[in-house]
Amino acid sequence: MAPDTGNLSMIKRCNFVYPLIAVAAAMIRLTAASDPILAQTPAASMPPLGTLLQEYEPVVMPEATAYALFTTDDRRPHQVWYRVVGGSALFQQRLRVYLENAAPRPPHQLPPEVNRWQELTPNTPTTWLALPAATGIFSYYFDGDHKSTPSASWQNGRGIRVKQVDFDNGSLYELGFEDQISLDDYNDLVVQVAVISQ
Ligand SMILES: [Ca+2]
Ligand SMILES: [Ca+2]
Repeated sequence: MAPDTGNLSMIKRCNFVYPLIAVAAAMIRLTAASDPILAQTPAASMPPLGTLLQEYEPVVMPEATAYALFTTDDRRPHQVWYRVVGGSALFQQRLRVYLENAAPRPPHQLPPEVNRWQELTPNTPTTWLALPAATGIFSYYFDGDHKSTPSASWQNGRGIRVKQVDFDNGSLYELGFEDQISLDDYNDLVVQVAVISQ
């Protein structure tokens, strides 16, 4: 069930066409602006999430290969943070992060490589990384891939499990990418994404 807590809501879309890329989209509906505290990157090493409001049951999307967040309010500042938490995988893992000053693309489509912000390999845990604070309509894409041998080509993930926790100033998402067709555990590449909206 898609959670909806008033100032934040999420929709999920899961399509796949050739080539097989599915994008699940979370819609961030940002409330009236009052304090542009995110005009600069905070010095702290963690996203400044506020008071926990609600946790949701994980949502499993067997065909999704990337996860996208996008703003729908062009006036309120926001900032997206992310980190690789780890993962238990036999295959090599890769996370690609894209951002675009635009509304989300169709569910099957990622932005071009010129819009790629970062590529992280393998699934070694990282510190929190902050994308630039921004105001406007932005879309952020988190794309998980894997390959079975060093010489193999990268393959799209088989699915994503998403856990969402809402806070009074944003949301935290844990994305678990699956690299097995059997969809055994959704923990081959685990990424956390935080969205701060006030
Ligand atoms: Ca991919
Ligand atoms: Ca797995």
